[in-house]
Amino acid sequence: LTIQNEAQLKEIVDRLVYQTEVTDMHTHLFSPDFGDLNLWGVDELLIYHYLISETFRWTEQDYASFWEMSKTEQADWVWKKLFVEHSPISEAARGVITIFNRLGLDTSSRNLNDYRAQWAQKSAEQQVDDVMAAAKVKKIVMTNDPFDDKERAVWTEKQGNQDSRFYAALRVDPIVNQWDQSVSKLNELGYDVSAEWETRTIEETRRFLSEWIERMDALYLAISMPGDFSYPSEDHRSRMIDDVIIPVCQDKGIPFGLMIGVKRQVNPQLRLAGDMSMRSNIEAVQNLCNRYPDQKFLVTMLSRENQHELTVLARKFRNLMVFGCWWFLHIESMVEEMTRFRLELLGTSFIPQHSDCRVFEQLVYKWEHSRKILANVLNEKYATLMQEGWVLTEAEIQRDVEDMLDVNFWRFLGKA
Ligand code: RAT
Ligand code: ZN
Repeated sequence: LTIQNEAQLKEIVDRLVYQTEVTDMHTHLFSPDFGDLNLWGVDELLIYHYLISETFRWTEQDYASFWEMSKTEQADWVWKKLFVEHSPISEAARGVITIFNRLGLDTSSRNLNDYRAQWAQKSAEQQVDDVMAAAKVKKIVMTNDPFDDKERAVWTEKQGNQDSRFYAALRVDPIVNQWDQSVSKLNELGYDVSAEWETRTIEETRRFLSEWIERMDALYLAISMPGDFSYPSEDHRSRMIDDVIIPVCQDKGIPFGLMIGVKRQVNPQLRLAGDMSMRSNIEAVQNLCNRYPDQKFLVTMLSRENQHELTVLARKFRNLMVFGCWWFLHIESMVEEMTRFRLELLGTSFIPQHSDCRVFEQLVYKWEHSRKILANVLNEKYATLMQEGWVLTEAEIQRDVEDMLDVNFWRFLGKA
């Protein structure tokens, strides 16, 4: 079926971009197997850390008294400040309204207790099914941390993840970024490591990663790096990457995912909400891709200033997969800008978005808002081709959209 005109083009592109089922390759969601680590519901939505930092801008209340409140009280407070006393215009606040609307709640009522009552009729399992259907997300990659006692218990004392829609990614931040604290933790877990970087420590840290990759069936190793990450360097990070991370990734045939450009805890009073973005040196990524041409790297960066050069770098290294519009970039204007120049520099050979959701229902808004932008930009790009006489079929557009929302990730992993 060839596409005849721009009206038809728009109908097809919109339909395909909105309907194609997504693989969400980085989230903080958990399958129902993980019990209360699986966050969902209206109160969790309101106390999302993105909204907590926005709420504090409207009050002089001291931080400690907020953290002492119950979840319900915290949610009441966020609701009052961001939705009643002011309009929910920011991306994170608007997202809550999109969720309410898509899940069939009356957004005009503004009655938080009514919303709570509607949620109370759901079970976690039911909500996971309903939200995945509403958001058209078919596969979800979690963020998994063996150092988290609660989570580890699910992997070791229960059956771990049994839900085939969910996949694991093994997070390695502690052993790379906080080695001193990690040594005792690894010892507790039965690995014979010491603060010194010597053969036994290297072998045992490799064993730790290998065993946990197997136990979780992890798709990739993942880390967030500070903005001042440099590689190679005379530091623990470079040693850990060269001696442990890369050898283990190579052995298991999995990518190393790097999220670069965080400045942790610029305001510790805000806890999880207290992190900032920071400009980074792209040469670290260049050097990694160059030194390890057979190793695949999934990379996203946090500062706007790094985005263009990261995309250019992906033109130079096929072992580099650019993904997502991360955290503070997951806002309309940035997603639009980034999606546009990534398409212009890379065609469809990248992963335009991941959700980074922490609360299950967020899948609804994070994906819908991004799909809208992707559809608009794609419409424009295809239209310019048609204007030059290029003939497009629906099947070709479907292929392109599936690549970006699903297949590119699995192909990069060698699993498509
Ligand atoms: O987006 C977020 O929720 C951040 O708090 C981080 O978790 C970040 O995405 C990360 O994975 O480090
Ligand atoms: Zn994240």
